[in-house]
Amino acid sequence: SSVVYRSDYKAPDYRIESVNLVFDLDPQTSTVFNTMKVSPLGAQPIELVLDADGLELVSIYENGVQLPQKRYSLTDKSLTVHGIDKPVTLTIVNKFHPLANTLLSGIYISNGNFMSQCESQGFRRITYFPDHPDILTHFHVEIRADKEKYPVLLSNGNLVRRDELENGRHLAVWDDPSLKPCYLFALVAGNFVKREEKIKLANGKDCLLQVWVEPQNKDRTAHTLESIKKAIRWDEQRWGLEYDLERFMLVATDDFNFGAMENKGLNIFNTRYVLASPQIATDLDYFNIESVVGHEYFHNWTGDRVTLRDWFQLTLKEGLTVFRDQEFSRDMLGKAAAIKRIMDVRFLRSRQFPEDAGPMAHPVRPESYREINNFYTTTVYEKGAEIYRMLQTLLGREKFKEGLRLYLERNDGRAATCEDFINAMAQASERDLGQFFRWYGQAGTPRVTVKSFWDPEAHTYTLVASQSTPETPGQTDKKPFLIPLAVGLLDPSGKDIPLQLEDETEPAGTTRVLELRDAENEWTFVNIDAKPIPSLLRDFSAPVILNYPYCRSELAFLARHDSDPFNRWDAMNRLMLEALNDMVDAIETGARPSVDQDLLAAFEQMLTDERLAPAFRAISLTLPDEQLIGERRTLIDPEAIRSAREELRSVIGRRYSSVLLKIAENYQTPGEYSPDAESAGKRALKNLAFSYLLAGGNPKALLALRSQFEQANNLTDQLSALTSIVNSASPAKLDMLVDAARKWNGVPVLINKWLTVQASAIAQPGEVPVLSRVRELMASGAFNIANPNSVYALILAFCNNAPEFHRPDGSGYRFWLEMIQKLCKVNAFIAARIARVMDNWRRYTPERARQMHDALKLADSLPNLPTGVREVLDKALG
Ligand code: B3K
Ligand code: ZN
Repeated sequence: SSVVYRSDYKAPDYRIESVNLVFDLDPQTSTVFNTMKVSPLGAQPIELVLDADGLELVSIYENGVQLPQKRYSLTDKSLTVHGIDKPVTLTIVNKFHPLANTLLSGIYISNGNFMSQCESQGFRRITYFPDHPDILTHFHVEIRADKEKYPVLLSNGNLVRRDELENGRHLAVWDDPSLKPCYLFALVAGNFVKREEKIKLANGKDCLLQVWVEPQNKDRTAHTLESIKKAIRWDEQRWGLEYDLERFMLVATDDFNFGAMENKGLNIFNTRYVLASPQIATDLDYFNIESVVGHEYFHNWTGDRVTLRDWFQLTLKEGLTVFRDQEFSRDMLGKAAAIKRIMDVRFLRSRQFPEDAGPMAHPVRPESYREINNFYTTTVYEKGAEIYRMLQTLLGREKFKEGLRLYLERNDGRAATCEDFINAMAQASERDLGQFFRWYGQAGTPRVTVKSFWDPEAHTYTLVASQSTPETPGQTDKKPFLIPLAVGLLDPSGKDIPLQLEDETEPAGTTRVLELRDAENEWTFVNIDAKPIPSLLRDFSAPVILNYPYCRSELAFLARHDSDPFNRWDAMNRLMLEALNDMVDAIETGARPSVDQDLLAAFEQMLTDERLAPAFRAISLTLPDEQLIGERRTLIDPEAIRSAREELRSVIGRRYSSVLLKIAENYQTPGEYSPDAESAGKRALKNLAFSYLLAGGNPKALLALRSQFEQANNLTDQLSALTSIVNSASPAKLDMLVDAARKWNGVPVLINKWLTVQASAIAQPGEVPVLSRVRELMASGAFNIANPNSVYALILAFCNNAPEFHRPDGSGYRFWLEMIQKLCKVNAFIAARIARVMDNWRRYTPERARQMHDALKLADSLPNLPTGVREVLDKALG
């Protein structure tokens, strides 16, 4: 099927002045009466192409008169009305089938309720309409449904009217005063309860906040409502941006393809980013809920009021809004702010860097796609967010804010492009951002190599930085980026040196943002009396791979002294990665791996440094994940990587058992549960200590964790105890899993965690392969292939359990193929996501790569593959 190119964009030659939708809802077959006012923009008659997907046309009228056959043509994918030469009113009546909609795009049924999802191209599954983000119009919506089954009827904007109908039905009318594209349309009908609060916005207006959930979840939404309030306040204070409707509603559903959706005035959320209580949400869940609630709320400006000209501009709303939610979460953390940046970079490196180095590599603003749904990627989202962060670093917070406000003012109520954004920034800052704009267009992770020269006679220190970006599919010739390189210099006692460049008259600050613009640039600092240690790329000032020939004692020094908390963490992380890499080398050659002593010393130093926040210690002392260790290997052998990582964990657990036991004891959080950053940090450090102790086979820790599992008043401690024991050699795991299933039964978010613990398990010698357990679970009532959360919790989690998925017998790959086959029939979007786990097959050891390639080939030859799945497979096969 066909490829869509960015360069093919054509501006519409008509306007849709308004659309009036009347829904007659029925789970089997629903009917829509769709009345659109259409005005041609030029003098020529137009061909109005309305998109469609799986619709049944009933009738079509122009200005109240049935449209003759010759005036329109109908295909599977469109309804084209010919020769419209003046403003007309079109009325289209059509039907669609909610219960049969397992793709969860358009209007579908979740737990008996009607739910909608339109981004990117779901509206065409509801009614005939130009389903493009640049068609903005005024929506007026009437919903009719059975009153007893569907007491709550919601859509975007303001509630205008409610009324009774015959036969036990009722109706609600909603009018959205804002102009919006159809991908922001939403409709919800069902049995829901609400938590609500009226607040005053900074502009003095009242606003009604509502969180709607199914009745069994009514006591699990307090944190969500608090998060909405925080997000509203933060947007007012940090950017001066206000909310614009009388109400802001959020609805939760168990059946959702991704995290949440920013429909104007009516956000729809996956329950996993809504429901919170000490028993059903971990500290991280509480944190993520706040961040996703923030993200969707922030879209009201960056996405809804200013929307996209076409889907290629996706990062204009997604990258920017991720940047905004990252800043929000960071500000909400207060003293623990550094943790957020570390979490974000860890994610970027282990998820986006591999994407940028693989067959799906694409620019933050792609040039083409076959299925737009495949481009909601970590590149568009997280690397995109780095673009906005770099701009803030380069221009300074004030100019960046001015630029953002200018962009929003100029484009309010419009469908914008990435150029519109950069132009506003350039104007506000009076800078030429031409070179910077390459970040949108060139794929691949740039390598920045830094060399340093200290001249003891001249007391100068020179940094020479060079850049290069590897080839990516379709892009061989990369031009230099503008890279902000935040640097500091540490003197031999570990203090920051005031920085003065050679052409300056006095020092200015201890962190300087150098601008690397060419293939190579250099900077010389003066008055440097002793050889410093450079702290490079502070706060991860650009999404690049930094090469600097640090020796391990320098890394240990930075881990101990750097004033930049991100780099302190990063130094420790590099030390761990290097040590692990050596261990993997040893294991692959059949030797006994030995543990690096510098690393252990640095580890112990940080473990016992009581001045450091527990949360910071916990994140810094967590070993890099297997994915990240694999990234720097020439060929990936997942078994060797796991052995190395487990060996290091067990050495640490044994060598530091007394310190770890003390930490496990000292960082208890007695009393009522609170998810605040400080308590969460203590729990994280305590549970990390326990996990090392268990890896080291410590019997005392095992007993303590068993009772923690039984007695904890919060899910963080319960789940962490369960996970550590499941990953240990203790036979207690079986009883505990049974116990957990009993406790968590009936609560989908908990059952999904239960599935994930098992799918991600570290199998001990002599235990059955994890896949056998996964297959049992699939056949049990705990799993439902039609539910995306369930698929991610079990199947995706298993595919990410590298040594199990990549067992040399190929069983994981055969399982993958079966799942692709099954999922294609249920939900093509989820199938495409699972398909991507084979992307980097070329990176594995030869026998694995061969079998992965075979599996990909077999998948590619399946009949009737959905476009999105085919796109992923074809790219992987290259
Ligand atoms: N904009 C939605 C994502 C829609 C994905 C469509 N395939 C949620 C978000 O990023 O906020
Ligand atoms: Zn978003």
